Amino acid sequence: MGRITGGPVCLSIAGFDPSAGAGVLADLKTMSAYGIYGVSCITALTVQSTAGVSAVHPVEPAVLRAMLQELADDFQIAGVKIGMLATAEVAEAVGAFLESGRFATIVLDPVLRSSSGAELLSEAGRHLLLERLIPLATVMTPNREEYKALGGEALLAAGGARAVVVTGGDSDGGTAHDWLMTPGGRRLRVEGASVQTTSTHGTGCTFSSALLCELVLGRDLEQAVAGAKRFVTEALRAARPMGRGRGPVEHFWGRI
Ligand code: PXL
Repeated sequence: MGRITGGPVCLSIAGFDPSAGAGVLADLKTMSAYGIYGVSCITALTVQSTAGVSAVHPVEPAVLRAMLQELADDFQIAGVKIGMLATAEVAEAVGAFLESGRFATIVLDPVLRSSSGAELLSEAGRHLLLERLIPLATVMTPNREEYKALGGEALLAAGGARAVVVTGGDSDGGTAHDWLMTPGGRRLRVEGASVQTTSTHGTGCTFSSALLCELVLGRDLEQAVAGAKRFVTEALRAARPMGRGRGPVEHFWGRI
């Protein structure tokens, strides 16, 4: 049977946040808001709410491999977003899948910690991320802390990242400016409005998914970064208070 394509399909490979603010649920809501059909593979279950992450349970790598294969056999995947990976074994399975697939667009969000401080990638996983996954990504989207922790400017050295967007507002509540960097020393400041809100849970996941959607819809990297930033800013502005901690952004800001 041939593949039926009724529009672009994007794949999120990320963790599960039961409070639906971050992880695959944030990714799928973002894709839906863009009119893109989202499918997903969960790398780890987290026990969390708006108040923070209390436990992480990685998925068995064999189960992850089977889920990825099943989806790749069925759908024409236009783009892949990688989020939380949890362990080196999971990162390894994802690396092997990406290497076998020749995906046109891969956005990598190098998730290291939750905003509440829980570790979301092991030390061995971090090495795999740097050596295996980052070179495969079209663009990566660290926040300022992740950028520093992964080596900063060294990320763009030969064989490393193809493009890096350093996002600004993850930990301080609003979004200010981001930086788009490409090899050869090009640095572009992407302006953004600061939004005063405590509903910032999942802004990194939402930004990286929006960036993937923009790229899959044909925008060039500069336009895509600006579009994704606008999407997150509007989602922060439209957020309604939820839960007792840092609530989610409103992905469907365009419809409410
Ligand atoms: O924002 C980082 C992040 C990514 N993915 C999952 C998370 C979190 C933060 O809590 O839970 C699943």
